[in-house]
Amino acid sequence: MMKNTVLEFLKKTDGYVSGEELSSTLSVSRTAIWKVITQLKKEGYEIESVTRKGYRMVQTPDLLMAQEIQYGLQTTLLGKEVIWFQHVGSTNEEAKKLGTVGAKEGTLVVAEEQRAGKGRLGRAWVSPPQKGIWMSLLLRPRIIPMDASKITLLAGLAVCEAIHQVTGLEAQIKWPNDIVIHGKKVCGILTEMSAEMERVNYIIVGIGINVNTECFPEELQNTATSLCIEAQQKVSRIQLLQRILCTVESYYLPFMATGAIESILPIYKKHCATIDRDVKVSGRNIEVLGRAVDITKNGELVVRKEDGEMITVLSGEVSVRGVYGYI
Ligand code: BT5
Repeated sequence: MMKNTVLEFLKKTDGYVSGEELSSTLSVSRTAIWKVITQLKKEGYEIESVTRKGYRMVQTPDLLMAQEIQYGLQTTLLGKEVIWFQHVGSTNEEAKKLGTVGAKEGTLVVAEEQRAGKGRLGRAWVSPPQKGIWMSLLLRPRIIPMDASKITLLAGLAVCEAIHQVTGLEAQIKWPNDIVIHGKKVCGILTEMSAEMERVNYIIVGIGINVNTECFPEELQNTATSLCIEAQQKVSRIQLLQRILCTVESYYLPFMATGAIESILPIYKKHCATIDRDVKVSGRNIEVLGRAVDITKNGELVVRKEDGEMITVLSGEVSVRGVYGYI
């Protein structure tokens, strides 16, 4: 607590904050203040100390630590609890453990690096240190399990908007779980659930965004991009993460009690790269070609097959012609 107050003082003050002022405001000794400053320096803060003047914040570290995320954060539910890792296997796996032991709704797990980041169906998610936002949100909505996949849509729309607000870039959603810019993937979402027949215990929304990645492993070079590549400048991960928490919350709060997404569908469709495009739906043993024409209130994609028949797809692999994977 004391650490956060000292940080706040240092951040909001342009010049120096005297040790005396800090110690009297916090009613602790100057040695205690000095210890906090030493701790902050260890965490990567660059703080200048000058005799008789005091302390001055020179630079905050480019890390997604709790106190940075929560500084000025304007949410009521998401990110009130933050678990940060320098490196971890997968933030979704950590969030699941927390979900099982009763952690609070809105808890955010975030890591600088994932060493076993996961995509869907056992695929891997490349998550190099400090280059992206690798995060998972623990949610406990009072909805039926069937409505859970709608959360991927809601989160996708929120991330898309947050990217636009922070970078000015026009991102699009490739239904159901990718965000693309200029036809390349910049973000993937992995929603996982623990549920009983009629009740959701918890849902984990895992979001991976390539923020400042400059180059990708060879196998991703033609299909992946980052915000920094697209905007041609470094993007603040903290600012983007805070924005994402706000935009996800703004869609999640109305959703959490009812499980309905009708109200966001018109805007979702506007941002959706899949609608009105030729698509290829790949199921277990089938492959269907057609045109994506709509999204239902259940979040399903409506596809008009080449023979005119309409089908709905709830989840699975849908490639969009012109976007990676289906040229
Ligand atoms: C996804 O799966 O797109 C979901 C990715 C979710 C990642 C987040 S990070 C935080 C949280 N913790 C986790 O462990 N996971 C979540 P899918 O649609 O299956 O796409 C996976 C495919 O995307 C891979 O097979 C690669 O082809 C490609 N890929 C892997 N890493 C990528 C990256 N960094 N950027 C773009 N494409 C990538």
